Amino acid sequence: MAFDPEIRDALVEQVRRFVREICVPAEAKVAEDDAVPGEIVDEMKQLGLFGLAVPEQYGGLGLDMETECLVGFELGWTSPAFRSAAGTNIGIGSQALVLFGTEEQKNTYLPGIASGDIITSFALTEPEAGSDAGGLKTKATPDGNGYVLNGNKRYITNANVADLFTVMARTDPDEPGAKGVSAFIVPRDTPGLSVGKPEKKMGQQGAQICDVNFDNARIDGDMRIAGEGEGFKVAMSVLDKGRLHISSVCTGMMDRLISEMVNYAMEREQFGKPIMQHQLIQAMIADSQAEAYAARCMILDAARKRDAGENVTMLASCCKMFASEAVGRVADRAVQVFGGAGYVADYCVERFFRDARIFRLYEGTTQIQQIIIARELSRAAKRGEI
Ligand code: COS
Repeated sequence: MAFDPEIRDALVEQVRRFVREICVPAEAKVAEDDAVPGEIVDEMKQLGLFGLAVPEQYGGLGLDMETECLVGFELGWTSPAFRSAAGTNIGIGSQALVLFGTEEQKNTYLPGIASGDIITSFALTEPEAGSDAGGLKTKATPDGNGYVLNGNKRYITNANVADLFTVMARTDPDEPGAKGVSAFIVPRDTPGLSVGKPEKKMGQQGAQICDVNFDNARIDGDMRIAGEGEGFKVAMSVLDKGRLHISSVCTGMMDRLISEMVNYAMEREQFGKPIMQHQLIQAMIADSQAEAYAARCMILDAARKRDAGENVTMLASCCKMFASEAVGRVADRAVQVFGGAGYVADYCVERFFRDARIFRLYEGTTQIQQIIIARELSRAAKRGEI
């Protein structure tokens, strides 16, 4: 469903004001405290940010992908920790339920996810299964009318605050690959589930990642999402959407870094004139702007195609690869334009440089996106489409 343009514009404008007036001034404090203040999280809930991608009938805003990306561009303007507070509810934490949940599962959990009363988390990665997600080892052993979970998940975003986990686990021990995996929703208070301490990270302070451990954690059979053996497809479909969302956040960060670069370069003088008038500085800024514009165009194109019901697996990987690599280059140039000041923590470009690094890693590394793109092209060729 295409979103009413007036409602869309009003929402984007509201998020823009919230980001620039509330989040930006709080960035340094969030980085220092390694936490987003509770009152800002409450404001995000009131704005409906936790329920952006939950259908209206379950209490969310039910945005189409295009509008979600427009909101993502705005959220990307500030520290990613703010986006991350609601990010798992918008994306990978809720979408298995939205896309594949039963009516009962949706009615039980989605209203709380949309309001932000239930924080969700997506538990796919394991110590031995990162890029090779299909090789995961966490077991879900059938037991009566339910399953018993055993295993460890690693670097799980928002695990420390999550109330509900989407967990991918192996139900078929004889099938070592993707086909043996099923998806489950697992409440935080399930006996046998424990969460490790937050990791110390390079960047994105204010957003936490932790291990999640299952030690004979028993869940009922009705907590499985989709059929046995369909969990890997559930996870991959969720990631198709998540990768577009992350791409939009990368693009918002590029816009912010360009604004920081231009404003600094207009003020800072060297060799008797503002450095903005030096052509080598102009080149770095111009390259950054062209990349941000290219990312914006490709993301909106892919989002519209997803909204029209097309398979966007390859396009989502193109967007994720391009936007996450581009924001790395833009952040590097921003440090360069700031010179020595760019290496000093007083200026936000130092922090954004560190924050940007994870975008090339999570929700699939650049190398995984390349594999997906090449694979999809080979398949299209086999079908005679290219
Ligand atoms: N949507 C729906 N189904 C999908 C899919 C998608 N985007 N991608 C794959 N599948 C299906 C395939 O169609 C296949 O099913 P069939 O055998 O019935 O055709 C099944 O899932 C297995 O797919 P595939 O053979 O491609 O699996 P691989 O083990 O080769 O792995 C990659 C594929 C590498 C692409 C996958 O493991 C991956 O994305 N890894 C990165 C994981 C990741 O992003 N981790 C970040 C954690 S979240 S922060």
